[in-house]
Amino acid sequence: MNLAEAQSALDAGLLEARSAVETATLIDDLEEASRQFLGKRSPASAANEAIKGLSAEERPAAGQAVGAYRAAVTELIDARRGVLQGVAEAAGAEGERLDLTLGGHGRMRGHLHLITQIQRELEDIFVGLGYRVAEGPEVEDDWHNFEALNIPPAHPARSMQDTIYVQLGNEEQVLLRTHTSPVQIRTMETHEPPIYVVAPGRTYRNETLDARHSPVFHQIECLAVDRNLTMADLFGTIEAFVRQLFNNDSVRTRFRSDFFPYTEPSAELAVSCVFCHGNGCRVCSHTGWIELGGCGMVDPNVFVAVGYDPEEWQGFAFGFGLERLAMIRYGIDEIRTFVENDVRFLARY
Ligand code: 2U9
Repeated sequence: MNLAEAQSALDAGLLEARSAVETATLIDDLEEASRQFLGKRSPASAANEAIKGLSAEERPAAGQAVGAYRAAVTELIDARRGVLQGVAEAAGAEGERLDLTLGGHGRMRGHLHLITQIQRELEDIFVGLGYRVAEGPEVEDDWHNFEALNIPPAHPARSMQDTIYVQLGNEEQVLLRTHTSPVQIRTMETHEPPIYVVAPGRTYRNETLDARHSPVFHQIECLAVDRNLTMADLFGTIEAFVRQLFNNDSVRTRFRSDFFPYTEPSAELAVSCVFCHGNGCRVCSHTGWIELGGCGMVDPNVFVAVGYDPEEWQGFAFGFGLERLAMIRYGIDEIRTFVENDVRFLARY
């Protein structure tokens, strides 16, 4: 091969290389082109072989021609590699693109149980009336749950049928509190009057769960101890309370004589039906009245039990069940629904 032949072989190689590189669609195609046009069996390598047979005068020109060829092919490949890499990156970016206009999956949001909501609402009303919220243990002893509340040893409420007793090793038998009244006993044992507290919370009775009974339920009880308190204070407080509770200033209260060991005198508390205004409906069983709970003046024996002088201090108390209140307010007819944990029920309130 002479100089002219070597030059034309390089020119032909360059043309072929340009067409191969321009039609390449993958980086791998470029690696192949690099081998084909710059590798051991390429026109460049053949020309280098031919240079050995050329005269000393022809060699520099031939060497330059090979160098020019290599530079041109390399530039073609590099340029095309840049294009293909750009395309690949753009495709990757498109795949990762975040479409902010897409709707999200959302997160299921829970909320407080209906009973907790009502408990907090009642606490707010009492705090507004100047009361403090008191809490106490749910596992109680006989003294705080019964004895100090003037409940005699033979009282049916103390029987195993009504109260859930717990035996902890060899220690004194304890029980699950049957009302929140022991919280008020504990408050009086540790504080001097005047006392204005409400005790909301979970209470237990030995009942089998059915539509109207539940072994677990909630109460709120109110206790005021001060000098010169009378039943007028009790009635006035209850009236102020139920007006806020039902957000209705024309709710009337009704008191009928009743008996509780810890209050004397005692009364059952009813409010005029807020749904039918006393005309009679399903909620009030067509009586026009809704029975809410009980109330009374604190029995002097209770004051003696906690070390207060019953001649110096008077008190009133009242209590009612939170489940019952929720059932009245929302027309719920099964007490079971509060503990069944059916989200369809819970989500409704
Ligand atoms: C002390 C002294 C007196 C709280 C009272 C009631 C009447 C009452 C029940 C109604 C239905 C609760 O939900 S229920 O089971 N409560 O009728 N509770 S007087 O009297 C007290 C409390 C504490 C130291």
